[in-house]
Amino acid sequence: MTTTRSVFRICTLCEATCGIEVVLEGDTIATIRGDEADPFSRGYICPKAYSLKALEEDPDRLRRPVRRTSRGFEEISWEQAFELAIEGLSRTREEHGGDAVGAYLGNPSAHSMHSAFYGPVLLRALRTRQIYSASSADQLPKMVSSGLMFGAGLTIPVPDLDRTRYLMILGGNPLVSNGSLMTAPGVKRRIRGILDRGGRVVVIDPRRSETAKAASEHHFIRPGSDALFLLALCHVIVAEDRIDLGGAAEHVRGLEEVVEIVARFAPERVSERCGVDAATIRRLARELCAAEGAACYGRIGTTCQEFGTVASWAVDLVNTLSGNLDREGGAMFARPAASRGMNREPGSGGGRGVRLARRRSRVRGLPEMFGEFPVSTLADEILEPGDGRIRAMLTVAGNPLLSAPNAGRLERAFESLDFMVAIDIYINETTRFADLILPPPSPLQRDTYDVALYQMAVRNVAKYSRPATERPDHQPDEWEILLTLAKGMMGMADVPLADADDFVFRQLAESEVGSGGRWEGISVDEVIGELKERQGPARLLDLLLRIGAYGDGFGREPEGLTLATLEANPHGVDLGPLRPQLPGVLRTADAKVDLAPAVIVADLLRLEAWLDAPLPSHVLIGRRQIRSNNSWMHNLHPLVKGRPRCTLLLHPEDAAALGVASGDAVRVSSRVGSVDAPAEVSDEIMPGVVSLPHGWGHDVPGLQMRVARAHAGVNVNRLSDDAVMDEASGNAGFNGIAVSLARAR
Ligand SMILES: Nc1nc2c(c(=O)[nH]1)N[C@H]1C(S)=C(S)[C@@H](COP(=O)(O)OP(=O)(O)OC[C@H]3O[C@@H](n4cnc5c(=O)[nH]c(N)nc54)[C@H](O)[C@@H]3O)O[C@H]1N2
Ligand SMILES: Nc1nc2c(c(=O)[nH]1)N[C@H]1C(S)=C(S)[C@@H](COP(=O)(O)OP(=O)(O)OC[C@H]3O[C@@H](n4cnc5c(=O)[nH]c(N)nc54)[C@H](O)[C@@H]3O)O[C@H]1N2
Ligand code: SF4
Ligand SMILES: [Mo]
Repeated sequence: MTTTRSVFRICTLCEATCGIEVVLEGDTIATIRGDEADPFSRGYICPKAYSLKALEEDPDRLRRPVRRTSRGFEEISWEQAFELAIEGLSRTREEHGGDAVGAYLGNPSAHSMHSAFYGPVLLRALRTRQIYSASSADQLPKMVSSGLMFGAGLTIPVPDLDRTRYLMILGGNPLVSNGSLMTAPGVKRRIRGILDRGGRVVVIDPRRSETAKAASEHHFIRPGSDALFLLALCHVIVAEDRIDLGGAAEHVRGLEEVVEIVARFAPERVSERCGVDAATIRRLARELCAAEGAACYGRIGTTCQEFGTVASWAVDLVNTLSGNLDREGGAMFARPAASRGMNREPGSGGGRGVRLARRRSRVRGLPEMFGEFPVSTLADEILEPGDGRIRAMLTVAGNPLLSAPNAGRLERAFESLDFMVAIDIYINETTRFADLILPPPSPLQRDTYDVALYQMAVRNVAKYSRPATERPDHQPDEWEILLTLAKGMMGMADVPLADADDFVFRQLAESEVGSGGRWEGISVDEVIGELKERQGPARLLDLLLRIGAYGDGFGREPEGLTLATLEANPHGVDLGPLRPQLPGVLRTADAKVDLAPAVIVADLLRLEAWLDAPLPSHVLIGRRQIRSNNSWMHNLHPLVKGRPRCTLLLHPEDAAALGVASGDAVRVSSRVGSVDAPAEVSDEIMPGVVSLPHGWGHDVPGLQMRVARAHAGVNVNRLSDDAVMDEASGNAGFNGIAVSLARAR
């Protein structure tokens, strides 16, 4: 008789960190359901969590390393895979220099504690400046604006969702995405809660999205014009003398400059470009100021566009001027239990700020941000001859050939590489070009703690997840893969893994311990001794927890958090609602919020020039769907069954002008490419705007994902233009791409 047991953990597929209960019969997963006892998600899950079972069982998911040969991919041993990977990358480095090896980190690496701790070790070991990630196709503008304003890239204010009485959402669709840069499981219920307490939810979006339909009101906005709209809100707040910074007042600098800047953006000046009338802008500004706690929140539609950094800054300007920054019910900072570089005395604040643009990319001269170059220029760096040209690539949990702009050109670039290694679980659009693919264990086979996303949680929580299913004997853990490659690239292949791990631990301990502050007396040797029973990511996590905001300080606060506490509380530990954090959370040099960072102010000229620029007849934007997760979950039948979802959404007026009806094929063309997609005619989208979801286009040669291939769709990033970007950050401008439409045969 097989016994049934449950493992409680989080789902790592998106940012919501929902608690799940994995019910096991013997070694097989019987079912997956929401964990009712999780204090944060309280039983909520979306359809993707259940498909973790299908992912676990997917016959196309790689379980052993594979090597590309003339006969196709063949399984090899782990020893051989490591040896060949290190040899190939080292050879490129010897022949062409360190920068000839490029690296790209994809989205799932942000959801993995293993990758959060050991990914940077591997990147350092590569000794390359050619580092790229999905960040520059996502939230980079928000990191830049937050870095400049608050002193650290992930010090991002989040709506105090459970207490706010007024939520303004721009360019986000949390009812479908389940929230982003806002960790909030069961976000639908939380948004419903705002309405139930008599509050208002306002959605500003070129599409009447699922979230817009559940809101108090929705306004269409022209793609790319959010910064203008937000600065006009600020204009009204200033012009009508409604500025009241509340508790933030003594912690800001640059207010006078802001007052001068926003004077230029009267609602009447921007209203036509935004497509929102001036009276509405004025009313919304007044409502934001009058509410007992209001929060303005922007997401993909405000970052992945030409004015992403300015818009991201303007979101927090609205929050600040309306008195809602760091206010209960406003936009607040989380206080995570485990966090790097934030373990100072609470209350003191201050730090070194961020240093951006320390170097420029080789071909286009684009500035480095947080140690990376923009993925929009990856193809240039591979294709353009010269010193420092990328000849080999390492991808970790990334599928840039579906997710990065101008995918057609990037495909030619990947085809031309001398050597490529992928750490990935599928042979997909990108990894089919790899010489070697090294698969990590499945998500359910790994332990985890969300080191990144609790930094943006709408409530302070801590939860450690044990593996739910067991790794096969031959399968190394994810951190072991990353660290084995790292030590190989450092010429230390013969050093035992445990010794290399001790070295990594000592380095982290040296950077986090003894930097003054609350735990003055703790020494590196003490923590090494205390944690000698642990290894890998769990040891690093335990250190951060114990010296963190709620930590036990290695016995100095006996009631404080340790990893052992979390192990004893598998549903998670609730650490309470958000609390005001100024100035302790600030890492700017003077411990002030910089309301007018020079880099951002300078970019306003470009924004003002656009106010009068000619407009294309049609522009393209993206959209997400509840049963997709970027590009990689379309091989799971429960998620793709039903009618095709990769459709071109267009307004009835645009459809009539073209003479097409729903289901007819439309050819969409941009400067860089064209695709044919079936029309879906609906007045939920603005006239002149069309929308295609990203992550589709699975009909390429060599792909070994049978289900996905049968539901191929088209790759929208064959249209997105690598020349269109947010210039301040280098982030891709996926939304607002100029396109032309024609009937396809
Ligand atoms: N047009 C357009 N393009 C976009 C966007 C858009 O809105 N519009 N959105 C952008 C955004 S926000 C993002 S985040 C990017 C995403 O861009 P990417 O991160 O490049 O793409 P993903 O689709 O997330 O691909 C994840 C890859 O990791 C693999 N994988 C899955 N799980 C694991 C794991 O546990 N370990 C490892 N090692 N590999 C794993 C998958 O097989 C896949 O190859 O796309 C961006 N691209
Ligand atoms: N189901 C599902 N969930 C996901 C993902 C997924 O692929 N599927 N991906 C995950 C990832 S990686 C991320 S980053 C998050 C993203 O999370 P969200 O940003 O909430 O997701 P999107 O659905 O892309 O929402 C973007 C919205 O911006 C609107 N928009 C487009 N252009 C503009 C503009 O110029 N201005 C304004 N105001 N709005 C605009 C679009 O119409 C859309 O409604 O979702 C995460 N969650
Ligand atoms: S919303 Fe869905 S995909 Fe995201 S963490 Fe929750 S269950 Fe997983
Ligand atoms: Mo993303």
